[in-house]
Amino acid sequence: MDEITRIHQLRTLLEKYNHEYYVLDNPSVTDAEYDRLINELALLESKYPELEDSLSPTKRVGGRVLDEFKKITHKRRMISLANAFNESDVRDFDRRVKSGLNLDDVLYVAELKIDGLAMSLDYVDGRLNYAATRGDGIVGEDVTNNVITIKSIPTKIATMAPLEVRGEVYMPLANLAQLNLDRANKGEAIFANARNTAAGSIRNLDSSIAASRKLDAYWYYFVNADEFDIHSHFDALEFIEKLGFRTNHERRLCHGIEEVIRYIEEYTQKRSSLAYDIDGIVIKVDDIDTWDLLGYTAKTPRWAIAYKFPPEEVTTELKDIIFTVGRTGKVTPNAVLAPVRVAGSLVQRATLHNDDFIVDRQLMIGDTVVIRKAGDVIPEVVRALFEKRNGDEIPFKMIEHCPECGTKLTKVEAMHFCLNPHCPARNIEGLIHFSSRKAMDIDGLGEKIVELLFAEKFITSIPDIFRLGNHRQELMEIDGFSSKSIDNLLNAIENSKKQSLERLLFGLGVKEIGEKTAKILSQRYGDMENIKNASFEELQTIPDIGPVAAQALISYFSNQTNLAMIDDLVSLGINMHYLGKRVRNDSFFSGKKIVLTGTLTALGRKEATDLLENLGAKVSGAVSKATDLVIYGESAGSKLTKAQELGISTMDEIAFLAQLEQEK
Ligand code: 1X8
Repeated sequence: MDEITRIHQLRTLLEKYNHEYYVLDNPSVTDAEYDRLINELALLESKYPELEDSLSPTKRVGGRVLDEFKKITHKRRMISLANAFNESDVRDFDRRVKSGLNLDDVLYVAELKIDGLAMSLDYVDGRLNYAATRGDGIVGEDVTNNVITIKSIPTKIATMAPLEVRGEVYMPLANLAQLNLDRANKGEAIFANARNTAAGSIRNLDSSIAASRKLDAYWYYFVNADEFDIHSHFDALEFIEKLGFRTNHERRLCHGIEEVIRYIEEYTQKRSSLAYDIDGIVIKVDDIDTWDLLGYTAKTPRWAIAYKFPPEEVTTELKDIIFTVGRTGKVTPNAVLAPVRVAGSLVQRATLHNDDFIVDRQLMIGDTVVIRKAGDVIPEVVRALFEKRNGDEIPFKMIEHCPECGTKLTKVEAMHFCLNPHCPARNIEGLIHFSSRKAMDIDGLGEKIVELLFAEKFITSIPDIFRLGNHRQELMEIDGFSSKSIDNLLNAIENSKKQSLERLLFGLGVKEIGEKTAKILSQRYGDMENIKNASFEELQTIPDIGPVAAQALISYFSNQTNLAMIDDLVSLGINMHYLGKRVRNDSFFSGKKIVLTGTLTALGRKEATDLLENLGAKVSGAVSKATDLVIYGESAGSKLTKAQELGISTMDEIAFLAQLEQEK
């Protein structure tokens, strides 16, 4: 056999061995034999660099370091599931499904909800095209380099048709324990939990990190099963398993909701003996053909739900209650707790929301309290254990004056506000927000530095940030500031002047204007001047902007201090324009929910989607009653038929191209 043929043979053989070892758990060769073959392949590949293959088994050991991850727009949105927190939520889900489908009994698939990092694998011509993180559900990051170090993941599959599967990358608990043992021996910090460790490894630009972390993955969703004439989710899982994907065998086909509830009870017991973390049970309607019929709410599908296990609870001491003042002047009481570990991390603070929250729970300083992490993220105080009281506890009393500036607080519904616009606490929070990652993203201007520069009076307002360069000499005299760190900070500030309008607008901290609304306004109006001049009536007509947000904008832009500040920012050279793609609102397609189906010959699917989105349309994958228009190409199938049945407008590719021409 010639060496070139041998290269191809070895690649195929080694992938087969990977599959046997990592997926089937049934190797047919020894580790020594595997190593011998991989070395033989590596040697041959070095002789034939022209046969380079980024998916070769020799590339699965990591080592490449990237500058950044490429962005990937998901072909179909990566949506999250609605949650069920108890049996009654699960039964409600069943009732909705049954009434939606007009059925007495529904076949469900119950599966474990793996606590890891969601991932999409895309295959083209039988090869892994990319592995992408979920991101915001629309755009994720290309982490292929890291993901191919997980050897149970097939890089090549036995079908040429495009295929996408989704699943969860996770770290087996035994591997986390071993990793932490090794780290402790080296005097390194240990990792709190498997999920964050897995996520950190996959998000590292250096693929040797992921390779060393021994991650694994389960695949639980065949995105384009419809294109393979598969109609049952349970069958879809068996199908992808035959193609080489590792699926979780604890899944069960359940006839009716009673069997689902038994499954939940069973795995609530078994949870602690599994080799990986799970945080719930996923329940899906088995019949894929009914998924579109059931449809979607704004954020989640109606054909699946995630039952979440109740959060872990621990007890600790409530040592004190302190108050913080937010950007809007809202005064929040916070629990100072004796440090305690909950759901994998150390907790020593928890929000108490407002004084009603404390009064309702009759909390006293010195109480033993029950803590849990809501959604396993934000710690909360559940209740006090009154039986543990010894009489030394101190009753709580809400403060009446701002802890920062002494202004008398104003009560609005359940909340207390400091309404002094010059309150230093409010201003500091406003500055921290302005500079934060989702706003102007000024590296090096975090909470601590803002507090320091505020205390030293270098920065007392937003425009001051951009005048910091005038104080270079004085900054040098502050402890802990080196010439290099000042340069870095001033550079970051200078660069932030170019940020797009939506970041500036969000950063200003206008009441009611969150990240999403700021983006919508920026796309629509293009620059600050236009937003400033928009009328209440006009603002209200924008989808997603209600009267409250519209009124907040009008108030903000009629305040002379705010207007003067914006003028100041203009003269300091801050960009006031939206730099992203403008979305039109005046085209034939604007505001329409559109589904593309069949083969579009002139434009690719991706290109057509981009064009439609720029023209203000929402493009989705599934036809439902909410669909406004179906655009079809060659050999369109069930989606077109369904649109016709539902009486939805349709348009062929020729008409579509003609309409696009009109929009120019
Ligand atoms: C998330 C997860 C799903 C499943 C397992 N683990 C998860 N973390 C499953 O379907 N078996 S589905 C899902 C989602 O759709 N957000």
